[in-house]
Amino acid sequence: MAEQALHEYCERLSLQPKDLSTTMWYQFIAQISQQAILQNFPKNAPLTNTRKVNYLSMEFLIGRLLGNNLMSLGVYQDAESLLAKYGQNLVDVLEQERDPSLGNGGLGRLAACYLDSMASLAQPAVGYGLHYQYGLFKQGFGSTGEQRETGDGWNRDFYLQQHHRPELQQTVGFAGEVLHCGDDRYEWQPAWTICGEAFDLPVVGYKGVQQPLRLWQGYSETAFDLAQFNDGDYLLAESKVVDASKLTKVLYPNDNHQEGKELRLMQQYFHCACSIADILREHLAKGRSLQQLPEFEVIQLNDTHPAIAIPELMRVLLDQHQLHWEDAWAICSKTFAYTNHTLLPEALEQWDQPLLAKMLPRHLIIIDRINNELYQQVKAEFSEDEFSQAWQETAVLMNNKVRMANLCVVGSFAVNGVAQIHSDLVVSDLFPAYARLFKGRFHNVTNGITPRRWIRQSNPALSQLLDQHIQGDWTKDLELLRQIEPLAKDPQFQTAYRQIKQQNKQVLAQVIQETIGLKVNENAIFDVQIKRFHEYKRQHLNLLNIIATYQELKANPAQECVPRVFIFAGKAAPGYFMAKQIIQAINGVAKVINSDPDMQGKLQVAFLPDYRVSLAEKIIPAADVSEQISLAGKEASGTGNMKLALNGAITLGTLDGANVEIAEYAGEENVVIFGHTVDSVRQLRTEGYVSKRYYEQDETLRKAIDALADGTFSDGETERFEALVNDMLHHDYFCVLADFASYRQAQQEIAKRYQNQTAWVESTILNTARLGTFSSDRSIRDYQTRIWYKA
Ligand code: HBZ
Repeated sequence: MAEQALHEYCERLSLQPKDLSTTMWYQFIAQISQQAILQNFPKNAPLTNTRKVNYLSMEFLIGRLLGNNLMSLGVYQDAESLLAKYGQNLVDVLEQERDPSLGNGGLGRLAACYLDSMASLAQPAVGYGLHYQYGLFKQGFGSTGEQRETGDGWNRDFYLQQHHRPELQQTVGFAGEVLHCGDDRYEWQPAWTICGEAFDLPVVGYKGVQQPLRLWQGYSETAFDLAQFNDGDYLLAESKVVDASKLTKVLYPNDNHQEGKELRLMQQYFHCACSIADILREHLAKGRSLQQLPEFEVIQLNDTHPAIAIPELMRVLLDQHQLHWEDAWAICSKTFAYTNHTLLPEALEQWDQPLLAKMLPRHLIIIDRINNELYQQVKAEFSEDEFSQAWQETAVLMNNKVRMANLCVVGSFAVNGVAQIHSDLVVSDLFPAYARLFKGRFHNVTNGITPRRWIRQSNPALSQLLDQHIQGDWTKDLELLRQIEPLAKDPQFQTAYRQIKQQNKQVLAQVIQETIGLKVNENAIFDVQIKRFHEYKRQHLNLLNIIATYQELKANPAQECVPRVFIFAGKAAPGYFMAKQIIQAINGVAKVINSDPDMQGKLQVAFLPDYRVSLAEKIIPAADVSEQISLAGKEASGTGNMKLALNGAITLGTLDGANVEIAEYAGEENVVIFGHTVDSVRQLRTEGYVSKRYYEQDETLRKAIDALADGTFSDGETERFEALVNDMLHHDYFCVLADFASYRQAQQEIAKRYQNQTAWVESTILNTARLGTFSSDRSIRDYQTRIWYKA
């Protein structure tokens, strides 16, 4: 059949198969794969009375789709053989696809893994997101190593994979007036509307079902009318009408930081209004009542970004369906569940009340009522002495701000954190009063990653080895990896496992050479830190150790050393000055070290630009060491840590996020843990943390920082890294200096362990064997038992 399609494709182009370019081959394979998918899309989950999951997320970092879809459809090998017949390589053809970068980092990638798992487990689900015209910016580096951003118009090349659904169009109102019509009745008259068009990307589950990722795009229904525009009354004077097509133009590039921009609030509301309307449309079309909504639908909020969906559902139930408050609230509060992904205060969303009053006046009235009802509950639960503190913590409206996390906790039947330590901190540090008020509402669901993309697709050689030694399909049941545990000491298995890592390192070495022109030592330890740049993730701690190592090797040229290649990748938010300083500093250090003949084969630093899913797929299988060095208590979970460990890298990490559980499962002897703990950080702060003291007392540290300050790594310019140096010496909120000595020792421990290759390989095999629990299939099952279908 594929041959016939190829024949037709070539005829249309008036070309012979041998004359097709790689891009044409890509187009051809994408077309036939899309036809195969659409033939029976949606291929729904078996009809049961289970709740459907509506996964609301502002980000879905899906990565390339074609290879994944071919694998899930079970036709990957067929496509490979077809191409081989014409002298083409499927891997090269798949490289033609552009990554849809519709997310910033972990949160967006988690959403993509969960869609894959839900489709693979036949959990009925729809992902709801936004169809950004430009995904996350592309990253390049300027002449002094500074980050440069350019636009990513992913969509122009991607039309093949998406399915326009004009019949699902919605209309969304903004601003305007609210009329009070007596009793509890209100009527909102928006000042203007924007249309939402739906684009479905089919999510193809592994030997499972196919269901949509539905992305909304803004457009204007009527052509822009200048006469109307000039007729001032019709429009809100100062807010102007936002050009509808601009609404979904760009993804905000911040992670773990809120900017509070009006356009972002409009995006959030647009996303929620379209999605809620779509969920209700489908529910009612099945002949079900509004009261039955929680029985058949759950709306999972991926962080607070879609929090406005709660008052939006209330508005629709109250104003459009004329329900009473109590009845509407009974439906609403049994439908929503909320996942928290951060404790960082700067990331907890708060919207200015005046902005909400202007843009979403009816929603503010509803939020105010929710707040008043909550006030009564808090009054009833807490004693007079306790009340003030409890209200300070729980109020949804406080100091002219709307606190979105609080809105989510009040409006949801379940709240979860994303790793055990994080979920515990949500209860103990963020929401203790809520935990007392809403007993049984707080849960943990540790994150997971899909083994289809992160082992099967990205590491084919390891997959083949696993296939040979494991009974049953580990791709669908990752706990089966346990079967290789007894082989960890087997010399033959060790050799095979080690050879695969070596081959993957060669592939990455080639990528490094092609992208930045650096020829790395393939026999060195590949030490990898790949993630967004943020001070709490502490890439500068890694950097200080690199500088110290460099200085040591320079001072003792004859010293024996275990060769290392330090590999970095990651973007900084364009407005995040300090993160950009760290990027520039790494590039500065890399330039000096890589061009120093004394370091040849000993020490190298490779910073690969434009980190994205497809680049991660090449780095992860080749990593020996996984840097997970955030300050304890700050990284909610991490998911890169899981991908790297499963692919046979040793975790070098703090007791933070999911590192804690990785250490438990892998066994403490198969990871390297260092640094302050949550409790000892607390103590450090109580005592009054002064970073300068560490600088003064530790000569190695002092020399490393001084070298950053004196122009050694900045072409003699002493100002270039001044801000970074000053911050470390006088502020250092994330305690980099306090953890330096312990980190350096941990790095030495890594070097020591690596020298005993037999023991090292055994450890890495045990990481693969024991970490099956970090499959996102397990996470989804946890959501099912603890949250969605909890009795
Ligand atoms: O979510 C990440 C956490 O930092 C990480 O620890 C966790 O593993 C992951 C999945 O649970 N959080 C993010 O990636 N957050 C964002 O990307 C973000 C984006 C926009 C915002 C705020 C946060 O306004």
